[in-house]
Amino acid sequence: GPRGAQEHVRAFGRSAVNMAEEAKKLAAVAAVDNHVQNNQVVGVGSGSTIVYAVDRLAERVRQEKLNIVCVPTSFQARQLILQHGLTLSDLDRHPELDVAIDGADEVDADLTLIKGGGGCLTQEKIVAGCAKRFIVIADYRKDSKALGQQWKKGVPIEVIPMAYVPISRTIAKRFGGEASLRMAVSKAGPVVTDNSNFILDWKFAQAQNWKEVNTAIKMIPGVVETGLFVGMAERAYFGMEDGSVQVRD
Ligand code: ABF
Repeated sequence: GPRGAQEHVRAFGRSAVNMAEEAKKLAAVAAVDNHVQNNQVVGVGSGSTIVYAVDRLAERVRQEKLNIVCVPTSFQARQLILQHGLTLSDLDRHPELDVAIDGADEVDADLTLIKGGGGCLTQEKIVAGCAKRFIVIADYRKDSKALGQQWKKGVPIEVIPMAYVPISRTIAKRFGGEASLRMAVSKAGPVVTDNSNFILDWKFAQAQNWKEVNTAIKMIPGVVETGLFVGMAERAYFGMEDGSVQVRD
């Protein structure tokens, strides 16, 4: 809680930002050390937490001379893999992964996730779906009893550009809340995904049956993918404020 955080800052002279970065690293290192072994195909997620996982992966590959192949979930992940001198592959050559490791925007008590704050939800879901094990890494701020308590920006939904208005209206009408087009930081135009699509951020009004709602939204013509990951994650590692790592299965 905030009290623990303040004490931590006092004791170690760290800012809240540094503490969160430290927590991301703890989770990332634990996941890589517990789930990556020699001769594996590894899915590499996107975001800021995964950077620590790739650092650790590269370190282990060097030290232990591991033979590892990496499949990226985004342009960012691809760049990370290349910059670290890791072996880059794809789903054509490696359609089955041993493990995929990725961050999340929010993780609830059942390991249902909101992902896609970074806009890479579709490739992330594809890669996670191809992996025997999907492992989530996050700091304590992502941990939530119920979706929507921590992540306030809504559920990202990737859509075909020409359909964004009707999809947005259908979602609001059928499931409540509001689904708005994600704009670029410059506000000059919409965010365009790696797949040349748009993103709607659906701010839901109340708790939902996430499995049903995910299926129903996917059935709307023009929806490419949703940022709801239901029944996919096998385990989540949370880096905590006190320097420990919490595991959720
Ligand atoms: C990706 O990066 C996304 O699905 C999620 O939106 C985000 C998490 O980023 P970070 O680790 O920076 O919080 O995994």
